[in-house]
Amino acid sequence: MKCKITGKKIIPFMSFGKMPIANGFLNKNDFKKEFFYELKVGFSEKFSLFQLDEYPSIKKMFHKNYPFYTSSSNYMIKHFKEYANWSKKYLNSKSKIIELGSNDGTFLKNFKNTNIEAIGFEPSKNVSDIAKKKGIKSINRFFNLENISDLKDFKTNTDLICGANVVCHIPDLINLFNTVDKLLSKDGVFVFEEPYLGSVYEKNSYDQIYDEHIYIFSGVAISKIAAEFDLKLIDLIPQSTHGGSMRYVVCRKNSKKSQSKNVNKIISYEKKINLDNSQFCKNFKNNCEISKKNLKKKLIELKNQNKKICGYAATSKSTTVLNYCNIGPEIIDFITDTTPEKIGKYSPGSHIPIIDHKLFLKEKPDVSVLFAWNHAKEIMNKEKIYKFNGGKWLTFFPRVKVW
Ligand code: DWN
Repeated sequence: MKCKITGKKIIPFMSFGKMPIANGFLNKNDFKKEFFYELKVGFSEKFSLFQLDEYPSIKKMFHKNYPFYTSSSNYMIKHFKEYANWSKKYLNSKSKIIELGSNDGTFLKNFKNTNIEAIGFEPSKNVSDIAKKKGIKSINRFFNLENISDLKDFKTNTDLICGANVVCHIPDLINLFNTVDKLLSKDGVFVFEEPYLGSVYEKNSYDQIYDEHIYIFSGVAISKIAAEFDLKLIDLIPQSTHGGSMRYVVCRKNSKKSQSKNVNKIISYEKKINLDNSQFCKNFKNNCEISKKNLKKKLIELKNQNKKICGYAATSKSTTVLNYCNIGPEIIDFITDTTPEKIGKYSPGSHIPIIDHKLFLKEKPDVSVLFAWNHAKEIMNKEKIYKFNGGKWLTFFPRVKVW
């Protein structure tokens, strides 16, 4: 594989095997023509960058029926409100904002009744249309050099370019950072939060690795990448979202903004656990293999006791777990989910039926595998009756547990 920034060869250190599109929920009659690729990962020593080897074409992943809505979690709605409030310290009443991957407008709606001019770039039409209905300026395009020619007022005039769970989805980081350079004001900031390599390694949450997540970033990786584009990393702020994320704050190299103490503190920690070099990869691979063995063993044990097992939430992440661990409908009877586009379809590759979450309690599963483990707090709050009725949860990070 070639490093996506240097173009130099990297030897992948691990394969998760044959993988379908993580959000490629499908009908029965499409099983035979389902697309697969090999999910392999490698590490660039130069940029300390954890990256996928090959990945499907971007248009296969983000299209007019992309089945993910940021607002499907109340916790995320709250999180984006707080993120918007926090970002105001970089804004004045005349500022302009661009959000990348603005989805259904959950973040930008927080700027609606202000004088701030805010636009979102969202390549998936269905979610972009929902944002438009909320009165948000959502441009249904990818954010890149080719797509900003009509944004004259925003050129070198945007005080905040931001995103959440988006930069790791963009394969061409060179084009991305050059686009940011064209739009960012002299003292503006580029802020993004993404699943954090430190959390993935510590929790062994390998399910963050799938086609859409082309990179899993760390502080050290972003500081090296920023420097390559005459930018500097000025803050690192850990986030609890998506099982452990990091908010990165980047500005122009010659900006007067100073660097927070967090940057050195977090990067020193990353160096201590070898996230700046490929030494951690061997451990990570071993941990994934142990996790796979333990999860499969536990599920087979439960199935042999005639337990009815369901999956809770047909997340993108579950596609990696189910396919890497070879778990199909012979073990998990069905997965419940709240997303209309997923209900009535089958999980990618593993072909487990997805049913409406409204049927969750009626179906009385004995054990529910919590695929949306990152939303555990919110889910435990709303599913108290399930537990009260004797239902059990199965979680698998950092280790397999039935409770
Ligand atoms: O980066 C990404 C993140 C932000 O969101 C994307 N690449 C795609 C997506 O990943 P995911 O699918 O793993 O996200 P979530 O938020 O962990 O899961 C969303 C799915 O879970 C939806 O299908 C809705 C479902 N869900 C549910 O059925 N009941 C979610 C919650 C909170 C629930 O209570």
